[in-house]
Amino acid sequence: MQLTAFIILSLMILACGAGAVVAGESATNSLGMIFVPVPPTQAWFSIYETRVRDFAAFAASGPKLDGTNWNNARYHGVTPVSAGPDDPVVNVSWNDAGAFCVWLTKKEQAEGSLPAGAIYRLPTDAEWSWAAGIGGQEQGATPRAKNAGITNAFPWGSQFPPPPGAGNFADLAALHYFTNWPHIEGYNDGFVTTAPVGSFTPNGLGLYDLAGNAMEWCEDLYDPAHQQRVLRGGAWINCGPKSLLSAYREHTGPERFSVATGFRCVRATGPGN
Ligand SMILES: [Ca+2]
Repeated sequence: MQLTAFIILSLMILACGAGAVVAGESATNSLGMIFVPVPPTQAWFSIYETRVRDFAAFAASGPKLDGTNWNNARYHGVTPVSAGPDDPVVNVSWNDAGAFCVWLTKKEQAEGSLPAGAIYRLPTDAEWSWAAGIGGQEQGATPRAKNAGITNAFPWGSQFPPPPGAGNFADLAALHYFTNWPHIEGYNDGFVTTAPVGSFTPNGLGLYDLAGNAMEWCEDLYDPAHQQRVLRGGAWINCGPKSLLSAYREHTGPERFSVATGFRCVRATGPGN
């Protein structure tokens, strides 16, 4: 009986293991960043926001950065933000994020580890919408025109407040630390500022932290009339509901940065659309 039970258990493990392999394609790069496809776009998205450890490898090459204190971020000069290597890097500008992508492309081309024709870059605003589950559903020609146009879709689903484990937002943990902190009533993610990437439930594509943790720079201009770039997904400072909508966009100059601005890379063979 014991042997039979062992064989059945082994078969169950094998079946589960095989299923996990078949469930989705992924690719891991030279920094240990993991990418998955986001159909119908041609871009593969990093499942995580770019980590402090990833950005540190770039910073070691001596780039001139807009962002200061990316490795010693503090809210109002006091409270640590992204203090650990697996937290999302913050205090990075759009320029800095793009420079990281160019550096990583050149690094892996030189090493021969990047598939032919592939580059790293920021996601486009349209690609980010596909990643968040609202691709092709928005009205308007520009990110500005699309901003907050879909009012019942969040990266975790349609309910608000979010279900437990949906992400890292302005929550009860932040309220208890800061006092009088705008927060999501009844929601506790346990993190006052940023959380290590991948701490919460991924979406159906396997992407983590699309909502909350750090805002994510996108490639696009918010509006052709203004030289500002798009940020998506909200951050640890946001309590929604509007600021956490999948369709919500922040926008600011490409040289600006804060303790809430981070980014997510994609790997693709072209500029995107
Ligand atoms: Ca939080």
